[in-house]
Amino acid sequence: MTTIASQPYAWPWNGDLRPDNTALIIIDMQTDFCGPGGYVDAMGYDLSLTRAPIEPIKAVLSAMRAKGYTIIHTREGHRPDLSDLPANKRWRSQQIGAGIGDPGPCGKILIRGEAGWDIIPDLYPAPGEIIIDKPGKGSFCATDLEMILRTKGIANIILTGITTDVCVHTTMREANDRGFECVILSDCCGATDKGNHDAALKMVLMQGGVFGAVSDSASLIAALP
Ligand code: C5J
Repeated sequence: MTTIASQPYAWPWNGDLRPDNTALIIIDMQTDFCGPGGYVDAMGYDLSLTRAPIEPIKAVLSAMRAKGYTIIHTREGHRPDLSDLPANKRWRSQQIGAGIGDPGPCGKILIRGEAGWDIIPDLYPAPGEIIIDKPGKGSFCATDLEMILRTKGIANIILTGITTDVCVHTTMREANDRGFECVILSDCCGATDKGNHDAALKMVLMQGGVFGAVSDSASLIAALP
């Protein structure tokens, strides 16, 4: 029986935390979301907020790699021909001056294969680690993530990445509805707005942990079997 210190309950619920039933998911740590010249930068947000989780994720990634846990990375992005980009999503991005598919300093914004779309060098996937390319906010929508998790016998998911209130939260909700036991690490996430980051974490805590639990990198690393 192993649990990590977390709120509102010690995670996971049944104490069954092992390298072969638990996955780390690192969501969208792409230049477009946290690097100079990327999508979030073009929208005018403070990059220090989405870069804050880089070092804590690095520590968790290194501890979990060393112990043989499943590591999964995701990237939000669209096909170069834009055939999987809903017109309303594109239009909304244009309204804030960062049109998805438009050229920018890091190539076409949020387009697969462009420099800005790839994962930042600090957190680049190691050979053999799984990468999920997704066209939406949730990591389960239009991807094979669920198939991979079920095939590997994963029951527990540790969520990290950016942004807390959008892609991380959507993925946590999708996973929770599919019966996965989720924890989100507060210092391993970041949002374009600090209030939204705090609110997204608070939402997890209601109703006895309506989507799972909230912990942090130090608590996880200290207890990781
Ligand atoms: C957003 C994400 N915020 N990765 N994407 O558009 O959270």
